[in-house]
Amino acid sequence: MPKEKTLVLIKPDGVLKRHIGEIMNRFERKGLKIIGLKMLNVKIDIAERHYSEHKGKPFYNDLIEYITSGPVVAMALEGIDSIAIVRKLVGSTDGSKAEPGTIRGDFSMSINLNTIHASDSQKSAEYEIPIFFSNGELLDFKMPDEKYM
Ligand code: 3AN
Repeated sequence: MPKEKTLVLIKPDGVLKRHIGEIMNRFERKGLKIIGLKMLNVKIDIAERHYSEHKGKPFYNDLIEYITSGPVVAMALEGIDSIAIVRKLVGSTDGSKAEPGTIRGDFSMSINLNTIHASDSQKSAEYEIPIFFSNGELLDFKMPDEKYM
């Protein structure tokens, strides 16, 4: 299976409740490699690009308002089958229904403030990563333990 890159955003509720470290730790201990990392306030135009597939849906305006309401941590993660693995760690969309042990299951009780975003497919990852990272901001390096992954 090939290595994949995927985008994760720790949303404002995750940052403001001081969960950045624990969330990043879950990805690292699983074996994923952080190849890009930044903290930012998401501007409206970036939010609209990121959520363009949801334009017109009843929750679209709330989504844009929320993701632009406070600081966000963006990270690009790399690993074999990383898109599906990260989605599993993240849990289902609605925090009130997400399984305990998943990030949303442990940190969120809501579908609106659901703590984290993760690309749901190769196509989404290829669309979303360049919204948050330029090519030069993604690092190409080897982890010493890659042979054990
Ligand atoms: P996921 O983030 O699990 O891939 P999507 O892509 O269906 O979920 O939805 C993107 C975001 O839109 C979700 N993270 C959630 O914040 C919000 N959202 C999705 N469905 C609803 C809904 N029915 N009501 C309110 N917000 C929603």
